[in-house]
Amino acid sequence: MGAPRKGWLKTLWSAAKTVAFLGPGIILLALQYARRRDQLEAMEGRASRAEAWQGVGRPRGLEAIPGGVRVYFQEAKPGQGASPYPGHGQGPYLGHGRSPYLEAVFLGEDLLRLTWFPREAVPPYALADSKPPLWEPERLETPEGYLLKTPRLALRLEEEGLSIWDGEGRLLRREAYPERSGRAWRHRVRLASGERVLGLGERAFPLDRRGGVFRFWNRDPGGSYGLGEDPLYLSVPLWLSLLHEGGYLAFYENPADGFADLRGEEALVGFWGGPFRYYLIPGPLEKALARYLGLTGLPPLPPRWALGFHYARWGLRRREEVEEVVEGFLRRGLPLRAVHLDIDYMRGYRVFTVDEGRFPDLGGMVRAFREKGVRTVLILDPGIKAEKGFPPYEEGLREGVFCRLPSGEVFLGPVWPGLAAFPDFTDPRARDWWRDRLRGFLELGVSGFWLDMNEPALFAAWGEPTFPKGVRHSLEGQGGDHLLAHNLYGLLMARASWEGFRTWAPLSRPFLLTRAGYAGVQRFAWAWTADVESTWEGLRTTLWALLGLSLSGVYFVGSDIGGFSGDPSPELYLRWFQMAAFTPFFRLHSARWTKRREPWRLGEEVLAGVRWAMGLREGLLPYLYTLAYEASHQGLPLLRPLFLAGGPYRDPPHGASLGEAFLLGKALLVAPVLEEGARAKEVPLPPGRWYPWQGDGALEGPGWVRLPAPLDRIPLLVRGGSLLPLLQEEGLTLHLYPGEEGAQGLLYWDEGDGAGAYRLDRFRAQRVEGGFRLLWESEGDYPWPWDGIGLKLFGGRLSRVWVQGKAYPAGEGGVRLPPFAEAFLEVAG
Ligand code: NBV
Repeated sequence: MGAPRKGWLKTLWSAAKTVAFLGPGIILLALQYARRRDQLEAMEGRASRAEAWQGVGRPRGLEAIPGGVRVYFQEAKPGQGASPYPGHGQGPYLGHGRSPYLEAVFLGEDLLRLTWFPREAVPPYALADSKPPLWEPERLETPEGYLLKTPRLALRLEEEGLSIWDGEGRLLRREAYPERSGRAWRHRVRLASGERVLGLGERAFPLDRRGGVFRFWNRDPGGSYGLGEDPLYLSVPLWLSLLHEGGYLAFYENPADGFADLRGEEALVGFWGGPFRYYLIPGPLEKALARYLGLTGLPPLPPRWALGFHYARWGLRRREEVEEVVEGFLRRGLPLRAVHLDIDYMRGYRVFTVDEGRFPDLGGMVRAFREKGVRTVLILDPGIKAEKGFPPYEEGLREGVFCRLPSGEVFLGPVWPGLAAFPDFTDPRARDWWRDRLRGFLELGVSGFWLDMNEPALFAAWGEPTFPKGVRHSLEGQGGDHLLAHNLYGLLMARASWEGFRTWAPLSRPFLLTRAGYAGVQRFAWAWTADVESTWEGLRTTLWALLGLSLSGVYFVGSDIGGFSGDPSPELYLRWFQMAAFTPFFRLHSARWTKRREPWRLGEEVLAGVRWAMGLREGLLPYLYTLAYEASHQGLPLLRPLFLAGGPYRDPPHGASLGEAFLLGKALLVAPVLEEGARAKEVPLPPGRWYPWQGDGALEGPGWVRLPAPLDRIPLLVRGGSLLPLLQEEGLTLHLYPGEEGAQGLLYWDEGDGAGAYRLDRFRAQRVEGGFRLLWESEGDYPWPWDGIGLKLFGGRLSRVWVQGKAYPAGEGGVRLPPFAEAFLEVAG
């Protein structure tokens, strides 16, 4: 890795903590398990991957197929080993020793799918629509090679490899023909000078992944991680390439264990099994991401409460402790919207149980919280305690839903409750079984589930803290091993839980939070970056991880405020809080061994800063909810690095890190303070006009600006040209930040849950002589829920507003107006 790893001292410390918190019984199991796993893997001969890599050679023949071409290599003959479903390639594994061939098929003018054969197929879990329609490309013979072309994308088959071009004829990517070794495939992709590679899922690494080696293998780093730890919980083999001009997205639809080595001028990407299939989409990157979401699924519109503040704490052992915290927030006027119960509510960590002694009448508590506007979310771990007489275990055994070893024996591994069996979520029967287990909690009124330990994670004294690679999975009945199914485990646990919501609480929108996942997980769950250390470096790493997830199609993301595993200083805590207020998932959480950190426990200064952040977050709710709507309908990210600001803004000025500031939607630029002691921050500005949140006047980008960052707030800017819908005490208020042309704004609103009526309000301000003309158009049947509308102008003084011939004088705080279709804003001076 390009970044430093944490030292052995830290490792020792975390091992000591683990012993202290797990107890000697589990430690013994962890030791036994690590031995057993090693033995099992040795028996299967998994230790050696020594087979030589063999290239596919040069193309020897072509055959036109619907939407594209089949290309034969070496001795392969046309017709040999062909997929039974041409063009869709759902064929079974064709075995080793067959001659390789490639199928290149266009699934749209901007979507090219490449599949290498022979292949080990896996059901298309990542995809929302597994049969996208084909697109017929133009086919041309050129001196450089055979060319397949649409108006937006072209593929050229050359002697040594492939090249991909965009609609403007710019080279996007050049890759060598791949190599194979047993079940594995890999290939080399040339990297242009100055090319940035982004994405790859959740990584504790700067946004530009060049210089690093990354593994696609969901992994629990074990209670604490910092910069450079790889891999983490949620990997997505999605690569975004940002070139001097243009860029592209590549998505490897392969859930198997894999890697991307980006240390040199040439990247090496490979997988140790599974299908070698990938999709290419031309830039611009925001469009490419939206296209990728068209393929792997849009995130559903969340319930509105989920965009508020959440509280969690591992180690709240009794109902009264939880109630006390909830009261603590509400009494202080701190808007708490959800409380999460960690594993403490369970009886001996048995999933689907409640310890009635410590949490009597959970349903009563959930209802009482709900009446106060606080939702309850419960943690669920996938491991089912292997205990005679424990109903979920007995039922699971009877129904045959658990993962098995190749011998046929149910696989058991140590987790919180001791030895546990694990549902095989790749088996539809196991998903149904899990779905039905959620019924009781949903009927109690629980509003969401927090899915932990689903990498899947186990306690292993050394080596990989997960299942042996030979564990068997159903993969919808086709069969396969853990090497293929591992990365799917979290995705499919989320899917099964989603089905639970649809079945047992069909009138409410599901809320699921997952630690692990894979491409497509955004269809079911939000994700959080889990057990990061409580350090300044941890805060910066968190921002990178969040932006990386967002650039990998997982848009609803957040972190444990203050870091999970340690005690943040009051300053770090506050800075983390301030950043988190602008991330989609806004939750305070901490490990059981850390000091309690409810905002009122860290002094008055911290409390005041937290109030600012929480207040602003509540005010931004209409804006955030509209962003959630745009994500769920158009596939637009909420968190965006500055290069997605639009316009020719590729690099931050003076080589600043891409992860120094970010956009929340199009309109807000957030510059979190990531350094101890800093009371000002150099903020990179993309082109255009930017209005500092506090203070008058506007700034012009591109460039740098130094903005004050006193302890109680962080720099925040609004893009000129925005009409921000904000909630204030009096109701909804539009904040108008004029750009060259005027400004635009959108507001989505509905009941906040369920699938009832909605409304979409579009606001457009045009500059006219003496002020602005403001147009308001609405769509949908949901009635306007506020009393009129407020209006506030920035960068100028509003004197009055005319609506239907009547003048409304504006004061310092703006003006309130009746609903209108057209208004005239008179600006003084
Ligand atoms: O359930 C306990 C914790 C949880 O608080 C945390 O958020 C997860 O990331 N969980 C991990 C299991 C144990 C961690 C050492």
